[in-house]
Amino acid sequence: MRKTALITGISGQDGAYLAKYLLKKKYKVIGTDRRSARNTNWRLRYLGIDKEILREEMELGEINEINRLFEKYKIDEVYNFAAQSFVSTSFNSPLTTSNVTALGPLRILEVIRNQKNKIKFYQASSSEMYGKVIETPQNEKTPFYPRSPYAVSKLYGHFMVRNYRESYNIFATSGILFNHESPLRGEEFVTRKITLGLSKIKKGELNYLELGNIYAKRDWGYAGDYVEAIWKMMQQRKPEDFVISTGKTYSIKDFINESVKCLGLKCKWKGRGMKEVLINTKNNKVIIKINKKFFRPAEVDLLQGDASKAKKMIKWRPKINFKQLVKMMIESDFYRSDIKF
Ligand code: GDR
Repeated sequence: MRKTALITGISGQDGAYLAKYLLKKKYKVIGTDRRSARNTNWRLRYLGIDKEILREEMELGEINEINRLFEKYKIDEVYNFAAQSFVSTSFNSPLTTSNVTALGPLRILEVIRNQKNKIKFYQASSSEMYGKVIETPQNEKTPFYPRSPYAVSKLYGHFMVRNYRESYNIFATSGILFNHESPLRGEEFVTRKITLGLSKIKKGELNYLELGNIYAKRDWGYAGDYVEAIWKMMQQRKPEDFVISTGKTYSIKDFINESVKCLGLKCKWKGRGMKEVLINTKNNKVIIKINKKFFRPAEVDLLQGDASKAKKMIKWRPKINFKQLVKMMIESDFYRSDIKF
């Protein structure tokens, strides 16, 4: 029997990669977006699957809209990627963030609870929930310390999933995914901002790039690898939460240095703090500056995940490492012009 999956946030990076993965497994895929996101079809086009997905509009703020979809289709698995997912934006819009990112999964869970048939639910939890980390590396048992309205909202969703699982016997699972990137990552996130910005600089289309805290460290994996883990989590006999990460951590500065190397630029760092700059030694031009505007009111300094449980229970491990990831993103941004925004 062909399974039907509902992916919320279909036009985002993870929505697109998971849709491709599920289509290969012969799923029928329904993809939803909020109204204002409808024109962002480029990722699905890039993966060549835009015509294979049933597209629907659905606001996570409106339970009636969620209900309507569950009445229209017989859904087997729900993957909830829809969220206000920008950490920095969440400091300016804590209420909107909470309504979508925290209450959104709750609304879907409520609809599922009232359905007669069994529906599995996946929630995109985040390593941001560890925030000001209590221990390193972080695993499923590490206590949380969220540092932004985004992270607090994700934590609400995370515990709500656990409650629905334990109280209503619903197959509900959370993947605590550490940062995962790709050529399809949005330009607002730091990795893509760097690979796109430096590519433009090398082509002479941009003079310099401005960034915030380049000393924060993240555990960066490849989104294409991570959607496989997500699907595997949903095929378990019993629902459980899993950390999905590479186990390695690098600073933003490391990411810049690796990008520069991939582009064949010769550069050197100069100065300290707000005055630190990256100089292209070929022409002595400053190509990276620090701007206060990109600092956050509260920073998450270091994330490093321990995905031993996923390795053991769902036999998952990442295939792409840090260097391969940077190379993939640089090659895409520098050599290809087919990604239109
Ligand atoms: P993050 O990703 O907040 O970890 O959340 P992001 O790429 O935005 O930031 C990573 C780190 O880079 C620092 N930084 C900058 N960040 C941005 N966006 N722009 C800059 O100019 C800049 N300069 C430095 C940040 O301060 C931060 O420390 C991502 C999102 O996808 C979440 O939705 C997801 O839950 C987590 O990853 C896992």
